[in-house]
Amino acid sequence: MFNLILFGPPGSGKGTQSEKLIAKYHLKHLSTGDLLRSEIAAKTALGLEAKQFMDKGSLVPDHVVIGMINDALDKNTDVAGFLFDGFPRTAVQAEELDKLLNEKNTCIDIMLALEVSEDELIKRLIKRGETSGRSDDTNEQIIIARIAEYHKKTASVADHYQKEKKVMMIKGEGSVEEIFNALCEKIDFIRKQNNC
Ligand code: B4P
Repeated sequence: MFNLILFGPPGSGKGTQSEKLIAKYHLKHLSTGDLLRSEIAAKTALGLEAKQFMDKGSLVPDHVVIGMINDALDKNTDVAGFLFDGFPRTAVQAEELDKLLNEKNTCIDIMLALEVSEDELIKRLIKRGETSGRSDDTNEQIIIARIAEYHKKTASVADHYQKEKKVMMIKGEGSVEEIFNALCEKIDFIRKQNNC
């Protein structure tokens, strides 16, 4: 199995690059943002709870997202590996993910962290808000709150994986293709090294 975390602030291109990476490496894509948005669209109790947090630019409580990831791991036993997109976003989520993968005799191989300046993040999310219909992209104050939440609770998640020397930084500005090629180069290197 090969398990990868695509990491970075809101709007850094995690969703964009994930689509291309899963096509190339045949990994199962687990995006907590997408899972939460499907729950909201289906008007489930979980979705209604999550919406209140997402609309403010806050993170959804840990137990909600960890439960979703646990279900998704149990449902996908026969896969080449997982691409985690937007998860883990807190230290608690990172610890729980390690435990869940450990129970399945696997672990995270690499965290690839996209680096993008704050001005560029805000520009991208405002632009996406013009067409995405996502309520968390349409208001600049909410976008700024999401970036602040990232610095407060999420950025330090990289330290958790850095202790095991599993973090590689990638410049997240440039064309989608340039960034994709840089990500593939790192993935190919690690897969060769880890023999997977
Ligand atoms: P997510 O759905 O994870 O989304 P995101 O952080 O907004 O964006 P991403 O980085 O995927 O950006 P994208 O590629 O689309 O989170 C949404 C919310 O869900 C969170 O705020 C939180 O409330 C909740 N949530 C999710 N996971 C959670 C968790 N684990 N715990 C708690 N809460 C959680 O790119 C953005 C835009 O940039 C796109 O329009 C794209 O076209 C553009 N773009 C991409 N690459 C570009 C490039 N190279 N150049 C120019 N533009 C580019």
